Amino acid sequence: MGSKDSLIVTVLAILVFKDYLCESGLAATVTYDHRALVIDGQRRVLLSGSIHYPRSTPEVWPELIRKSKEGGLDVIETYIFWNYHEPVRGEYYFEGRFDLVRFVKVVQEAGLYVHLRIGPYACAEWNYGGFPTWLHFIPGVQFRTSNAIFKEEMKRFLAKIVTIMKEEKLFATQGGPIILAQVENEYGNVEWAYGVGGELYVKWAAETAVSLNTTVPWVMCQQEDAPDPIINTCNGFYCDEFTPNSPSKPKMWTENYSGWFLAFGNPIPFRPVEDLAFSVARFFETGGTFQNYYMYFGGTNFGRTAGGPLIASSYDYDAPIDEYGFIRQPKWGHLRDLHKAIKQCEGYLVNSDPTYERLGVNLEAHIYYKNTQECAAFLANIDKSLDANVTFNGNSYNLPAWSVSILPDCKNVIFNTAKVVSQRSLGDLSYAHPTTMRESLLGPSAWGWYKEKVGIWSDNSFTGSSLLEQINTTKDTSDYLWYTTSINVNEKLTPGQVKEAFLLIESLGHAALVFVNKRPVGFGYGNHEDASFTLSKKVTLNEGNNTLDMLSMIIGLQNYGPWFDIAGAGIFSVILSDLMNNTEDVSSREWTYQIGLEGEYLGLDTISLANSSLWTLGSDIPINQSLIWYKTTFIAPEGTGPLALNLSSMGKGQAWVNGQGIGRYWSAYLAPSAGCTENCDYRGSYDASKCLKNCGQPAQTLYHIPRTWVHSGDNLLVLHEELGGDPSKISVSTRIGQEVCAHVSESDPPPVDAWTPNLEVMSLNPEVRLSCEQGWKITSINFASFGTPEGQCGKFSQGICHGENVLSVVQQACIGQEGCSLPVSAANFGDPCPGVLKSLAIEALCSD
Ligand SMILES: *[C@@H]1O[C@H](CO)[C@@H](O)[C@H](O)[C@H]1NC(C)=O
Ligand SMILES: *[C@@H]1O[C@H](CO)[C@@H](O)[C@H](O)[C@H]1NC(C)=O
Ligand SMILES: *[C@@H]1O[C@H](CO)[C@@H](O)[C@H](O)[C@H]1NC(C)=O
Ligand SMILES: *[C@@H]1O[C@H](CO)[C@@H](O)[C@H](O)[C@H]1NC(C)=O
Ligand SMILES: *[C@@H]1O[C@H](CO)[C@@H](O)[C@H](O)[C@H]1NC(C)=O
Ligand SMILES: *[C@@H]1O[C@H](CO)[C@@H](O)[C@H](O)[C@H]1NC(C)=O
Ligand SMILES: *[C@@H]1O[C@H](CO)[C@@H](O)[C@H](O)[C@H]1NC(C)=O
Ligand SMILES: *[C@@H]1O[C@H](CO)[C@@H](O)[C@H](O)[C@H]1NC(C)=O
Ligand SMILES: CC(=O)N[C@H]1CO[C@H](CO)[C@@H](O)[C@@H]1O
Repeated sequence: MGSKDSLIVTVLAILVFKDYLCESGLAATVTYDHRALVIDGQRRVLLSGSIHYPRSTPEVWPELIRKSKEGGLDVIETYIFWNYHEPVRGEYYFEGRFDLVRFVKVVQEAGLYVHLRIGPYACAEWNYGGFPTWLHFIPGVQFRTSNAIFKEEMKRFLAKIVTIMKEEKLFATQGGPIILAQVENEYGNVEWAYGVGGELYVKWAAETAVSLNTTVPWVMCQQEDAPDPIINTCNGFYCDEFTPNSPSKPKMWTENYSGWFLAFGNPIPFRPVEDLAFSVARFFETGGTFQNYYMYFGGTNFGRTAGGPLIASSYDYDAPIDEYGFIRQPKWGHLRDLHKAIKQCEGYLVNSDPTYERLGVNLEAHIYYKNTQECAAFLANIDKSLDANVTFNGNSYNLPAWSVSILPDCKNVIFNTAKVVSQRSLGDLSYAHPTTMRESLLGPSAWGWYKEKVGIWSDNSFTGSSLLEQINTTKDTSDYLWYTTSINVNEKLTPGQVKEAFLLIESLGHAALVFVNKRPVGFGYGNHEDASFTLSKKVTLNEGNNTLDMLSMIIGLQNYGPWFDIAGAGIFSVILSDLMNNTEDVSSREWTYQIGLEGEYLGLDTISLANSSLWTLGSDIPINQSLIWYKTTFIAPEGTGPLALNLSSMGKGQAWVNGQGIGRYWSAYLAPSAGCTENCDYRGSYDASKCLKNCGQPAQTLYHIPRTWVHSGDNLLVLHEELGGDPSKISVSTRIGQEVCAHVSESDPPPVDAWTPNLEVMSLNPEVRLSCEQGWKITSINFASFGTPEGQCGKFSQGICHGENVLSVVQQACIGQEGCSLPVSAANFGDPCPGVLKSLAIEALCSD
């Protein structure tokens, strides 16, 4: 065994030992001091990532956690979703995707820690922020303030969760993985709106949390007035300027947005990894010791779990692991390198506060000393556009604009946030490339359909003499509420003559379909920022009795803002005017109401009705018609990976596979055509509207079907289409491979983990490292050039200088492997142009 091998063995032994400590259930004490969380007497630098258990299926939890661990995380953070754990007061549910104990144990088995954000307010773009709707209907309740009823219910749920965790021995002091717990959530953002009640509530929440004796520290995020001993933590795109409210508390960052959420009608937000890495490096540079990505894996808002208004079903979040569970590159890889670089400095970071040194305008160094001799340093250029050369410790360093370099020995740069050497993936969400995707079309012959009734469909309707608020009326048992009345035209009209009139409908949101005499006359809708809307339509009325039916729709209950829980929805005003401007307010006449759709009541989405005679069968399926239920069967494309349902030919509605709700869809709502920047400059402050793509397109056309929800043979697909679509064009696909690429220069830093203290970085070669998702292998090399290759990933071309035989060297090293690494060095390929700075560019195909 050579010395290199024995080094690897030592490293492995340490890793195994570390895992063993956590898995074996040895109790650990968790406290904190001014610098850091202290686990078993040791201050720790911790990297954390959010994964919300119900946004994926339990079968894939181990793989998501494995990818998180390989990405350099120590901690998994999750909210808890009260409304699904206690759907009816006193009746609890912890099964399937909501099996919280199983999730925490999966994390534990991987040897990672857990930060449990019990809340119970979650926000999280989750329906009603995680509050059960029944809570809203307890007379006298007021949410998130000093209200006796609310406090009693909140305390009961906090205690319930803590008790379950204790019984399962999941707190660190019991040998479990939970090292932190959170009470409330970003209350500091809204506290002003609750007056004195808010201040009292914060004190009460803190005392209540502490009284539950979890034996691990509690945090309150975005809560400047968090009472001792609760740690107040920072959420945001940057947290380097944050300081906790007491010198005895560590600087912690609980939500660093890896991207942003998606809403129907909006373009897709993304956050360049260079900026995300910059924000993280700046945080550790300026004294932080705990940082969490929100989200590390976002996943999917299945069924009706999405918050609102208008939150999409995809909760991809541009996270390092994409909605389908695939690694997103270069985000995942660049952050993994960053995490390794930060960990190389851990011993210094936990030892002291940083010492600041000004290096120039917008140029600064922060140095952490272990003793007067040994230090680690972060060099930052916070200028938005100017690159710079700086002198630090007698050496000269190049610092690109908006970047941080990490020097674990105050001398060698092992990582710079702006220099991405990680591999990239091409078309990570497209599912569209023939070599990497396998598709099944759903033939038109197998379809069945059911035409939903317009208006009142049963005798369990009821009447009222005004327009009712929708959430109070439906109690969120359905997205839908019918408002029905009749309009009588008294005038004598000649045969064939109609009366023209204007209908002016105002709604608090979120969308509504309007029918006159059972024919569709209009569709109105709001957007995520403002769900309210006005719909003005010219309509024609007949002599005598006319029916007006309005189907009002909710697209996720509000989850954020002061008093968000009492935000209303539904139609609040209907005015009819004739061409002479004689107006009649029909709002306060008698209305008949029907909650939900007939198809929902019948259970058309369930497997048990798959063969029911309710369905009309045949090949002449209705196309482009509103309020149609469709069903068909499909054979899942072969493979083991997740599936994507392409609903780009549909309008708006909901979809189910084998009875499981895969979410709301809305392909007909296009994002504004302007405002996107596909090649967004990462330099300068990021915000949620800075980097957008997909303008003029639907927010989402592909919908995630977990592999465990399908089986061999026929699978049932049911859709409820509200507006009109063409189901014959729907397809189901799965990914069977991926194109990956990398472009690394001789002047780029070597792989972070190749460096060890006392080694000169100069003595190491940078490397192109490629790897495939587990189960896939490199099957072809589409491009390889050493010299001066040009262009970007996916569009490489050879430059003037290029070596011979590079392709065959790369093929030799990579084909048939799950991954390969190639030093960017003339020693490896021969030198095609001495004296010229060279680089290595490779594009490869991974497949199953
Ligand atoms: C808190 O829990 C620990 C461990 O379960 C126990 O030893 C201790 O007595 C408890 N303290 C209180 C105040 O209940
Ligand atoms: C930094 O130094 C290098 C090498 O000396 C030089 O090529 C480059 O132009 C300098 N960059 C800046 C921003 O001054
Ligand atoms: C979805 O299907 C449409 C046809 O209805 C097709 O044009 C489009 O390329 C597909 N999208 C993806 C991402 O596969
Ligand atoms: C109009 O039709 C509705 C439903 O058919 C009925 O209940 C109502 O009495 C009718 N009104 C008039 C004025 O005929
Ligand atoms: C819902 O009903 C409650 C209790 O009747 C009432 O206080 C509240 O204002 C209603 N909410 C809306 C949005 O109308
Ligand atoms: C009705 O009102 C509209 C808008 O106020 C006005 O433009 C129109 O001329 C009016 N029509 C009549 C017949 O008065
Ligand atoms: C519906 O019919 C198909 C084909 O006959 C059968 O395979 C399937 O089990 C039936 N489903 C139900 C729920 O009865
Ligand atoms: C669908 O119907 C609407 C009106 O009902 C019409 O504007 C639209 O062009 C139709 N689309 C297709 C694809 O037929
Ligand atoms: C409490 C709260 O609002 N947290 C939110 C912060 O903003 C992100 C935006 O995506 C939400 O996901 C968090 O839930």
